Formats: sequence, C-alpha cells, structure tokens
Amino acid sequence: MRTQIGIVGAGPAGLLLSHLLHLNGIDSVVLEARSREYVENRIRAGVLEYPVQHLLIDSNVGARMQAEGLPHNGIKLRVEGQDHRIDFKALTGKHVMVYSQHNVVQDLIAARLAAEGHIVFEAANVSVHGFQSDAPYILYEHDGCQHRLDCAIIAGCDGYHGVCRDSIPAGVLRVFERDYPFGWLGILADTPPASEELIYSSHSRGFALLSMRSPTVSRLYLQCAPDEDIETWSDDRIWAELQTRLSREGFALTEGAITQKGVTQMRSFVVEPMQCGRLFLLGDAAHIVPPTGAKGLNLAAADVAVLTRALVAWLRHGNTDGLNAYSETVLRRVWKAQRFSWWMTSLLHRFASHTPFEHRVQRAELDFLFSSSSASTALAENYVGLPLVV
Ligand code: FAS
Ligand code: PHB
Repeated sequence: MRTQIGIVGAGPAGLLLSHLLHLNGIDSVVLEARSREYVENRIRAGVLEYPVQHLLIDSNVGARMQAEGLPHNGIKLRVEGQDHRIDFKALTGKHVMVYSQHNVVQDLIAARLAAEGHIVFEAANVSVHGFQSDAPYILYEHDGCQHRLDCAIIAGCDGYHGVCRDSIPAGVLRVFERDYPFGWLGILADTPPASEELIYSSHSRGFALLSMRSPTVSRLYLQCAPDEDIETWSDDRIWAELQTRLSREGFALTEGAITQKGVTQMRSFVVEPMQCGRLFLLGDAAHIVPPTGAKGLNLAAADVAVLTRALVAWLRHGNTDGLNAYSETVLRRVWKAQRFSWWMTSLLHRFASHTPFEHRVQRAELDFLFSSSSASTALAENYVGLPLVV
C-alpha cells in the first residue's frame, strides 16, 4: 500500500494531522495499535486552549465542542481556604473550553471515516524504516497478515510509549527531562461539579484540583506519591481527602459514585530535534508536560498545525523551508509550555524536600501573583494558549 503521509497513532495528534492533511488534499493512512472502542473511551485531558478551539472550529470538527463544551472565563487558585480568581476574559479577552479529549478523538474519527479516511485499528507490531532515505515505509500486522505502507513522510504520533522515537538511531536525539517526586490520583465521578470554574488548591496536605467533564460529571485530582497504590484508596478516603484539601468556608463537594480512578506520573520531557530525516515526531512522542498547566493535548495540536503547514508547502510547491524548520519552530512553543507547566507545578504542589525557606518563597510567589495584575496576566496568557505558530 502507498500513501503520502504514514501516521503512527490515532491519538489527538495523529487524527488531527490526518484530518487537516485531508482538508488540503493530502492522503494519509493512520496505524493505531488499539481498537477504535479503546481510543474513543480513554480518559485523559479535558481543557482546550483558545487557539486550539479555533483550529477545530475552522477545520469543521468543532460543532459538538461548541454545543456540549463548557467555556470557562477563568480559574480559581485556592490557598489556605482563600480563593483568588484569575479572570482570563478581563486579562486576555479569551477563554478556555472544558471538553473531554476522548470527545475530540471521537469527533476526529467520525470526520475521518465520513470522508473515507483510512484508519487501521489494531495494527500490531508497527515498525518504521527507511526514514533516513527518500523512501520511508512502515511494516505492521493486521488480521494476522504482514503489511507494508510506503510513504513520503512518517509522522510519529504514537505517544510517549510508542515505537517511533525509539527507532531513531542513538546519538541523534538529545533528551531533557525532570521527574517530579509526586503523582496525581485522578477520579471521574457522577456528581455535579461543586464549582463553575476549575479550582487549583495549594494545601498543606498537598495539591488538589477540581475539574469537570459536564454539568453532571466531575473530574478531580489529588497530589499523591509517584508510586501510590490505588488499591489503598477507598472511595470514602478519596472524598475525605478531597473535602479537606478543597475546603473553604461555605464550600463542600457533593460526593457521588466514582466511575474511574488512576494514578498518573508527573514528568517533564522533551527530545531535540523532533525530526530525523523523513520521520517527524509530534505530541507526546516528543514531549511530556505535567498536567498542572493543562497543556498536553494542546501542545500536540500545535505541533500538528506547524507540520501541516510545512507539508502543504512541500507537497504543493516543493518548498522544504517549513519542514527543515519544523523542529526549531515547534520547540520554541514547546519550551514555553514546558516552563509554564513546570512553574504551575512548582507553585501549587507540596515538595517534601522543601526547607522552611523554600515554603516561604513559594508562598511569596503566590502572594505576588494575587497582588500583581502583570503576574496574573502572564498566567492567563499562558493558560488560554500562546499563538499556535510562532
Ligand atoms: P496519545 O498518547 O494520546 O496517542 C498516541 C496513540 O498512539 C495512542 O492511541 C496509542 O495507542 C498509539 N500507539 C502507541 N504505540 C503505538 C504503536 N507501536 N503502534 C501503533 N499505535 C501506537 N493532559 C492534560 O492536559 N490533562 C490531563 O488530565 C491529562 N491526563 C493524562 C493522563 C494520562 C494517563 C496520560 C498518558 C496523559 C494525560 N494528559 C493529560 C496528556 C495527554 O492529553 C496527552 O498530551 C495527549 O494524549 C497527547 O496526544 P498524542 O500525542 O496524540 O498521544
Ligand atoms: C482535567 O480536566 O482533566 C484537567 C484540567 C486541568 C488540568 C489538568 C487536568 O490542569
């Protein structure tokens, strides 16, 4: 089989890339290891930046988001029971949209299949080859048969644990990383969110976050040990800890059935460059951010916007400038999002290693944030999303 762009991974990066290429008359095939049902129901991110909302709307896959998503004009930072609201609308004129990542994935799959797009689910043993030549190809198994996909370019959209990054020869990539001494215990619960906006809480017992998926479904997170055993957390214990860390006079969570719970590692990770020959890395395949800044999904979409523009220029006009500058271009935005995500994580979490001096400095940083409009504006600008192509 032959196509123009071979895409590994049907997460937000791979699907959005295939969709935008289609709108520009460029063929692609998406190879996904898991089943359609699995990728359409995988619980992950929930906040869309302003520029990403418009990327979905402008490419005709934003209707359901606009109908069912929850626009948020701000967030609350809760410190020792006191709320400080960051007013995105007043500070930037923009808002974020609370809309589940798996809904975005469902919308993109529906749009691809409606356009007779080619997505191979349950593609096993995917391997990428020849990307340091002019004839890259991908091998995979499907329905017990071996297949070969010849293409002009391979897009590695297979996430942090995928095969594409690891297929790049040793010495080509430089790795930048930081692991955090904690994780997030996240739950999904069938209960109305106790706040109209997200609440990021910095508490002496650790960080907590109140988020949501709909007017009837809450998404909440607790700072925990990086290797926390979820089996030791009964639903009652989870609710008791959330009530404590999100406590404020006159405020209480409405407890309800917990339908999903899990522990997520907290890591900052970037590889440079995000390209090797005709293999281009996008999204979590090249960079991971701690979720405190709600940047993961949005960074993947930003990479897609830059690569799409570069591929259109090359395939239509033979211009390779965009492809040659892809890595440098996206890494400028990636590092700004890395800095913001690291900063939000450092600001709002409890570090067991912190000295009393460091605790005071963390507190002073919060005080400055709450008393300075320029500091609040900087947070707001980063949170609602920097321009997609810089
Ligand atoms: P993805 O990981 O979404 O997609 C990669 C795809 O490639 C997957 O479908 C995978 O099955 C497929 N694949 C992997 N290996 C393959 C192979 N060998 N062959 C074929 N296919 C292969 N961000 C937030 O902002 N908020 C959150 O709450 C949040 N929670 C998260 C929880 C978890 C557990 C994880 C891992 C991430 C979370 N993130 C969150 C970040 C998340 O949103 C990612 O940034 C986003 O999914 C990145 O999208 P992709 O780059 O498309 O990668
Ligand atoms: C979520 O809703 O899952 C979410 C929201 C904001 C974050 C992280 C996760 O910073």
